[in-house]
Parts: sequence; C-alpha cells; structure tokens
Amino acid sequence: MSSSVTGFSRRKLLLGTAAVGVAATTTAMVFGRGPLAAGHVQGSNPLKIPPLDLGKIENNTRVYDLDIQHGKTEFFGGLQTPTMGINGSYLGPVLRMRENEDIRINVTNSINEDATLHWHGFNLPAIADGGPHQVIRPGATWSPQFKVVEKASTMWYHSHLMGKTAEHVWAGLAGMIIVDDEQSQTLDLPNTYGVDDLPIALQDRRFLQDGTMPYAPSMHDNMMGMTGDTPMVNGTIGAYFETTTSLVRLRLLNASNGTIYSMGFSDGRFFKKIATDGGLLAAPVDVQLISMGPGERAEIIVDLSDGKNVTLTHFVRLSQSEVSPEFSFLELRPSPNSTMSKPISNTLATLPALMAETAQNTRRFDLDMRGMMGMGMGGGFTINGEQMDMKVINHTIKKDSVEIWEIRNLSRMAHPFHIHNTQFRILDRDGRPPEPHEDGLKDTVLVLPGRSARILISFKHYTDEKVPYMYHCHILEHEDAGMMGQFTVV
Ligand SMILES: [Cu+2]
Repeated sequence: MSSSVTGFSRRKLLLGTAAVGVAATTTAMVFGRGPLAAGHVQGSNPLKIPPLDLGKIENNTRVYDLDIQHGKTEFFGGLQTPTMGINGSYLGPVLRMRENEDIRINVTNSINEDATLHWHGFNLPAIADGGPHQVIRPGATWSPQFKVVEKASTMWYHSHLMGKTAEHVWAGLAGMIIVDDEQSQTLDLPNTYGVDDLPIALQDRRFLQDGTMPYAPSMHDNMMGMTGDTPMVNGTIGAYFETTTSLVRLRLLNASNGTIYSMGFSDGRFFKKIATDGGLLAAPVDVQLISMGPGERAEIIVDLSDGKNVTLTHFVRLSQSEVSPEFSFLELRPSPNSTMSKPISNTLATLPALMAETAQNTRRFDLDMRGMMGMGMGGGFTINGEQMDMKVINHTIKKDSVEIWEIRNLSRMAHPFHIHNTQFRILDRDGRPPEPHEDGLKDTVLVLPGRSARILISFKHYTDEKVPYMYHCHILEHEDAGMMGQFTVV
C-alpha cells in the first residue's frame, strides 16, 4: 500500500515494543521540535462510529443479540479485506448498559471455528466470563447473564479462545462497552454518543498488496507481539472527524495485539484524563502524553476551542525530552460553528482511600521469558516459571478477601498484566505511589522491564469451585504463548 491510499504517511516502527514501553507515563513531558514541525496530519476517511447497541428489555433484563461472523471490509478504496466481526464485518457494536442492571448477551457463533467473547473489565460469575473455558462451538449460541456491578466506565469485549485470541482479535473480534451510572450522569462531561463522546478503538494492522491482512506472525512477532504499520481507529484508516463542540471526550481503547501506544496530540497540547480502565478518576488530571498497553482504556477530554485542526497521535520517545510521531490515528477538525461546551466537573468520582494494611495475603507474579534464542511457537513466556495449563488452577482465592499482588517483570520487554473479574488499584510502582492519572480503577497494569508494581485487589460477589478466571499478559501473542494463569474464587 502506498501512503497515498490512506492520506496518512506511514513509516517503519522506529523502536520495538520493548523500547516503546520505555516511554513511561508522564505528565510533564516536553515535546521536541520533531513533532511540532510535523504538525497535524490530514485524514482522508470519515471516522467510523460503531452502532450503539442498547439491547432490549425483557423481564427486567437488558438483552443483547450478538453474532460472530465472517465478513469483508473495505479498508482501502476498491479492496475487500477478509475480516471477522460481531453483527458486522469488522469489530462490533458499542454495547451500552447501566450499573445495577441485569443483562443477558446472546452470542451466536456463525464462523466455522470455535470462538469466545470475554467481557473485559467486569466482575461477574466465572461461567459468564467468556474466557478460554466458555467455548462457543460453530452454530451454537451462548447466553451469559450477570448484574452490572461496575461504575461508569469504558470496558470492552473480545474473543479469548485458548491459543487463538491474537488471531481472532487481529481479524476483528472485539468491541467496546460503555457503562453508565447515576452519579456520572449528573456530571458536566461531554456525553452525546458520536457527537462529543467518541469510542476510539486503536489498532495497527499489516496489509499485503492485495488488501488482505493475514495473521501470519513471524518468530519476531511472536516474541515482540504482532504489530502493524497501518494505524486505524474503529477500523478506519486515515480517519478524520468534524467536531461541533469545544470539548470532546475520547474513550481510548488500546485494542491492538502487541503495540504499547503513547498517546498525545500532534501539537503537544495538554488534555485532561478523566478515567482509567474501570471508571472515572477522582478528578481530571492534565496530561500531555499517556502510555497505554494492549487492553488498557483511558477517557480523555480535549479542548478544541482554538478552532485548530489537530491529530490524535501515537509517539515514540527519542530521548528523555523528545518524542517523534509514529502513528497519526485521527484528525479532529473543529467546525467553525462549534458550540461552547460547559466546563467539565472538577470532582468526578469518590474513590476509596488505598489501605494496604487491609490486605490479608500477598502473592507474587514474576513475568519472564526464557530461552528466547531457541524459542519456537508457543514457548518461552512464563508467569512464576510456569506456562498456562487449562487443567491447572494456579491460585485459589477467598471471596471478599483483600490481597496485594506484586507483579515483577524480570524480562527485557514491557508486559501489560490483566486480571479478570476485578478492578484493582495500583498501590505503588517500585515503591513509589502511582501518578495521579493512573490512580483509579484498573484491570490492566503495564509493567516495564526490570520494574515491579504492587496492586491492591479484592474479589467480590461470586464464587465457583470449579470454573476459573484468568490473569495474563495482554500482549496477545504472549498470552497465546502461555503467559497466562488461572484462579478460582471460593
Ligand atoms: Cu507480555
């Protein structure tokens, strides 16, 4: 593909995933001349906004019907790319639901192979989780039910089939979920879907000349995570969006297989981060660049009242103070007739104080890669020296217990560590308290090489003696290669 096809210039990745991971989260980074000189990049395709799916109410339950299907998607003019999607050819609808609602999701598998759908970020019964043990056979329908106990947040769903998560997500089996709650709806925040409140699923893909994007990872891809040279938002390459309000809320989701994004704007402008993975922060935090591993979400508010076009961009760090634009994801074009938004609320949510002393137990999780030189498919990635075994329950946890999990990265690349069935808080990173912009509810924590993070975690509401939940690296190639373990809550 030539760059003229997309309207965005594309360059080779300057740094591998590990090196990109070094671009740690920071709130006061100085942009070098590079990105400023580069300016904003013009998009050529209107941003695709996934349909909003509110389900339907049946017997006080909100019911969604999802269909996993094969499809063909036109990413480039005139070329049909074989893909997979949910209720469509690529990705899925945005499901919207409220705290305390009972929901049921009827998931029909219309592809010719097994699949699952995992509800990433939710505290829910193990049998409803949609992990590797809840396989949906071709032609079958799976109907998990659960009560939404989460606060207002941006969650997501994706296939989580043992050994095939990476391939399925690459093909398109993922979608976003928006949770609302009563308190959040009284806040002054942009909240009109598709107008000033936008779902932004960030991905990168690698295309062949014929327009196909086969999942064919090399040895290097299996080690570093499968990455692409073509960025897309909601399946839109070279996306632009015409804004009509001075403030816009972007619900960022890193839905890539293996790329750690450092997200900011082409002119280096500051923006406000208002939410982490599992909900709103206590207060908005001003940031210039945020680091997001695969699986992580961040809600941000960008101020466009200066009327200037600006591009949502993934940067790579060149030095302590210099970054270079790597992927131009989305051009925002303020309409000259834009309306002034209300200033956003200064207080967003009430988060409980972190009390490490309430923990009854500490567990350690050592992330490592061994024998990298001779590593073939499926080898090399371990947690506490072990690889995922569907028949082994690695940890049994008491319901309602509070624990500290210490995640240590002994390897030479960054790993986003995700835990099912819970929203946790970061206690500290290498002994230092988390920065304000990540001091909120999390289900995935990015741990850089040689670093560690301690999290405070509890397991509420549900028990199941037999059916486990997963914890794993969310670089999907690592997960599929065994960097995953299982726990039950009893
Ligand atoms: Cu990993």
